[in-house]
Amino acid sequence: MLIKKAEQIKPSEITPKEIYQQRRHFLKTSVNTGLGLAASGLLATRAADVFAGYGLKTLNHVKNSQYSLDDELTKYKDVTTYNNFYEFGASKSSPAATAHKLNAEPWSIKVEGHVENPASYHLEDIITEQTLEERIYRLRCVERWSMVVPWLGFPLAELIKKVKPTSQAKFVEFTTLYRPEEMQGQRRGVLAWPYVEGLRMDEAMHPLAFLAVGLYGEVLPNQNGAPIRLVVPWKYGFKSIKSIVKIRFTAQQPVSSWTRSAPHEYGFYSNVNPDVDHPRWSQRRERRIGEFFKRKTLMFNGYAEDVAHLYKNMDLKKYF
Ligand SMILES: Nc1nc2c(c(=O)[nH]1)N[C@H]1C(S)=C(S)[C@@H](COP(=O)(O)O)O[C@H]1N2
Ligand SMILES: [Mo]
Repeated sequence: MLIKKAEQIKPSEITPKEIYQQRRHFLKTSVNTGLGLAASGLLATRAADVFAGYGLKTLNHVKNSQYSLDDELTKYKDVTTYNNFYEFGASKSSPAATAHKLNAEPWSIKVEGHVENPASYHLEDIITEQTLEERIYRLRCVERWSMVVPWLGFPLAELIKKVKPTSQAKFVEFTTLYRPEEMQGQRRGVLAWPYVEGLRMDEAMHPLAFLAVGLYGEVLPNQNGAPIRLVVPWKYGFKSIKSIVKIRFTAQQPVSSWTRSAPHEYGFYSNVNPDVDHPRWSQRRERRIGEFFKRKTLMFNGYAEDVAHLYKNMDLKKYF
């Protein structure tokens, strides 16, 4: 029915976002009827091939997460051309221009530290159809802009449960690929490479924390962190580390690359918090990419109901 409706409209009248939203609606219907994402034609052929390489043959089980928001989506073009990925340069446009040099296949993630099942895991060992979800999340940069992205991925907690951290594991440290031949930004010392980020164990286990392998129904573009990146929707964007090659379970709080480079500006927690200014600017407002007027920034990026309990009794001005 939906598809017939679409046929009555001239293709030139439809923006990519509208097409996607129709497909999204179709996906909802098709998941309910067991038709599946690949069968619905939502995935581009290349995406179907790549996901098949991960062992996901039909993507029958992709569901729309209960955590998805109803916010209007940021345009695909903006999501994939206005990026922060310092490994590909410090400007917003350079990742889209240079990230094609990254070879993201094959890929594996080394899991080490305080964990019962340390190993190098291939993506196909990590991603399972059963837990794949589409989640529409806000991404809020410390630089006061935000986006709304339809991610495809699975809860970080799924992976953590599989590798079984021991009781000594209090934190999780993530590391990005270091490959200066393909990541030209790494030839300069803007940050201490490789890029490192971390979460407290209870943050990492929270159902909102998500490992993304796709967006807009497609394989994750390189500039967005292919083939696998973290999304922590209640924290500033830099916590959402891209192109992850290592996950280490630690007893001590990890030192992230941004904290290492400017400890007064970027703390370990980096929760979105309109009441705590960045030393050089206020964090009260943000510009949603594609919008003209600024919005008020919401506590924990609007996810306070879900995550505020993680920080009760903590002075968030001190633990910023
Ligand atoms: N490895 C790595 N991950 C990274 C970054 C980076 O420079 N390197 N930038 C971060 C920042 S500051 C932001 S705002 C988000 C941007 O994600 P996006 O380009 O997919 O919107 O990625 C984060 N993850
Ligand atoms: Mo950011």
